[in-house]
Amino acid sequence: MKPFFLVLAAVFLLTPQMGTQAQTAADAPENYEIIDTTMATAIGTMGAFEQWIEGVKEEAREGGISEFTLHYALRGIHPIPRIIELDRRQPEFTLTLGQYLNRTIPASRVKRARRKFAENRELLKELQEKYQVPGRFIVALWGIESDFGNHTGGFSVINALATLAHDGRRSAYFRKELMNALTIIDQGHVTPGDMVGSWAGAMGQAQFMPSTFLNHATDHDGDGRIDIWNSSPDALASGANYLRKAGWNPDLTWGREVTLPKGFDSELAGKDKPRYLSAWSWYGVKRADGGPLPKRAIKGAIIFPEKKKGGKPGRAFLVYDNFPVILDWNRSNFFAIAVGRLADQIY
Ligand SMILES: [Ca+2]
Repeated sequence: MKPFFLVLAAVFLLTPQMGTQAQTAADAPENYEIIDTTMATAIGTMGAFEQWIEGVKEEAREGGISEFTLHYALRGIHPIPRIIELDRRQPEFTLTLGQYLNRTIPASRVKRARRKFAENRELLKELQEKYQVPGRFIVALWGIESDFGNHTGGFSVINALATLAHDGRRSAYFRKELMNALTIIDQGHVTPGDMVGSWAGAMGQAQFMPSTFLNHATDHDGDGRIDIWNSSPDALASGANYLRKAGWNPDLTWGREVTLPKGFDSELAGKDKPRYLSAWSWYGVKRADGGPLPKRAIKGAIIFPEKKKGGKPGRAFLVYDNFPVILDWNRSNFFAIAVGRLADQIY
């Protein structure tokens, strides 16, 4: 699970052409803190940085990280003002779901997703057998997280995590992730130079945080290293392993957009209020194209991912048990819908 602030980071990663932070009403963390700390203050703490690094080294040594790894991984690192700036940036506008989907899964990405699906057919078949997760969902996540491995972020993960751990805003979280990143290097999976990721430390083609890497990443190509940066088999298998462990149900898809009858009682909606599809049909819920819901004896919940002005519910989705599995990956309804919508178009 990525914390909220990394959800925002992921949205930014998707849309590198945007000058400002993409953000949605549904994604907005409540109580988003406004930190009034100037860059001068951030840079002013640089003097203490080297001393702080010594403390990190001490803790890492106690955790069993080798002197060799500490020397090469922490050599020459320094606070990166750009990362502090990105971390403190305030969301400037709100996207509707439609705008978010247009940015996240434009036609060009759908086309590439289909091509990637075809190119990796054998691998995806293997992963489906091993992890019971359909390839189209793995490819959808791959496309949305890193544009199929093309945008993995340009920051040194060690340096980014050290900057954020030292910064003081969420030190405990990032210090732990820094230790995890050092462990990954110490285990020999990747060199410090190759360990690149987003400004917030999400790594490689799957955009895993170091803790997620240690818990879920896997060596699928069998070379003895888990390389989610350069090995697509490793990255895709790691994603599949994550979804399986998070509870993916291979008998279900993610959900679908639906139309509600006039006068639908919005009190019936909510992730925690699943009902059988037959019950929703009885209430007059239909597919987005007006057709009847499937006849299967499964449950789903109605959600309204965007709140419209004036309290109107906006677009409605009927989501199955796999929807919270995608939310486990990234706690944003818009993100999960984008993954589902892209997966629906991959064949
Ligand atoms: Ca490998």
